[in-house]
Amino acid sequence: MYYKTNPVFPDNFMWGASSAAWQVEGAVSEGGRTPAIIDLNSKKKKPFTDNTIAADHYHHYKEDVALMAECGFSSYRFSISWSRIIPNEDGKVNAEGILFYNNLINELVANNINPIVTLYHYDMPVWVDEKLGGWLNRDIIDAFDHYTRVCFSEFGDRVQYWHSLNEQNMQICYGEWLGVDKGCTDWEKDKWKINHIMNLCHAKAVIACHELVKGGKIGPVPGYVPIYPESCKPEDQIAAMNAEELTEKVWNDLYAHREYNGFIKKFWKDHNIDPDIRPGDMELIKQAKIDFFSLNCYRSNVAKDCKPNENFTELQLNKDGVKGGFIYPKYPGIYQLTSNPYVETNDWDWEIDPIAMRYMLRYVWDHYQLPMMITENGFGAHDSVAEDGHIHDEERINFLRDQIYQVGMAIMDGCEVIAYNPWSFTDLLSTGNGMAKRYGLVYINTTDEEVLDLKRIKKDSFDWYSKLIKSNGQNF
Ligand code: BGP
Repeated sequence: MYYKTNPVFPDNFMWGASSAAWQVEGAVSEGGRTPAIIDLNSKKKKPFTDNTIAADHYHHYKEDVALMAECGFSSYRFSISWSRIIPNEDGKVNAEGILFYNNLINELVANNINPIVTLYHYDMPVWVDEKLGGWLNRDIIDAFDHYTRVCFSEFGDRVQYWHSLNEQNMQICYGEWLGVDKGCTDWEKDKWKINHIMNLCHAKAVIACHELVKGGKIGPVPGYVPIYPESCKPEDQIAAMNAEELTEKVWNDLYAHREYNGFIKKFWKDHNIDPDIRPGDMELIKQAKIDFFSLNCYRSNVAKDCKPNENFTELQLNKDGVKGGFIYPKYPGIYQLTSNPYVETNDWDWEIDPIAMRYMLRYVWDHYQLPMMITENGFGAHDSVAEDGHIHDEERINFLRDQIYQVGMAIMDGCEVIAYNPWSFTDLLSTGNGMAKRYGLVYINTTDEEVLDLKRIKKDSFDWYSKLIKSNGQNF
């Protein structure tokens, strides 16, 4: 559909940005926080980089919130570090952890910025892994329930919007990369057990939020990579549907319909997989009615037919930011992914595809009819400070302009979208590439090799975004 005007955003639309505790906070051994599994990964697993200091938001939160207010934010999506709140197996609440998030939330509220809180963003406490057995053991369900209830009780008077787990689908699809496969002997089978345990954690969080937070709303945060068939060859369309099911739809159907869909039940049967669903589990999941979908979307994918006699090829992310390093996977008899000749890519071979944003919003709205917010979307780049002392991130401005325009087009198409929170406000650690891959509207003066003065410098994109959001999405 073409329209005669530029898109119009609703009056109460929330504009902000996004972050995650382990990627932005630093201060990993301060304020009573105990280590998280991701801290260990970040030290050992290249190209993950050390998160001991990151953007040092823990010590700069006031300055960071002041910059958000200057930019004109009405929302900020961040995550809480589980091991800051519950540092040990005894379940005792860490007052210093509560204080830090209270301070941050109060600062946001004082500046009319809605806090949007994610309860779990990849940072499982080491004690959960060592004492309880991590994601493989159902003991995590009660431990997570205890932690989320503490968060709802402590912060629910000021936080209306909550998220359960960040990118559960990506954690299962790329378990080895994110360390979720720890302790597994047969990942292809075990991952569905872990996924079921994650679903129970999600369900309990949804139920507890509605019980403890007056007017509280909660949703999941799938990582979304819209998938196009490579051609109109019917086999390619089926391959695209397979890819959609096995990377996104299985999860989204569960969240929205609160039962496993027919596709995955048949898949488990055919592959002799037992996800260990116990009596009472599905009744619990059935009670967990989500209020909205949050969506992380950076790029798109293309799928094509993959004959059963093809060789299996594992997806390999581009880990050094030199174009051409990304390896598309092949799943014989199911689907394979391939490049898209119609779109540009960034230095990490991620497709730059604004229309995928509109496509995703239309797709999710058509399937689930729930309000949606964008919780991640952004342009990772090798930014640097120019001789004039500024950061001229023209490519990021172009990326954000085109993406936001398409969010607007989806709204024009009739989708209910309530917020746009791109990744990220300040530079922070990329999951795979540390500070070498920067996303922020605000530059942080530090590198992976050497900790510098951590000065905050507004990039050109900060000024552009500020003008756009102060005009409620009119001043492109
Ligand atoms: C999402 C994660 C974020 C963030 C982002 C960008 O999947 O939720 O934590 O890291 O991806 O990815 P990367 O940092 O690898 O470029």
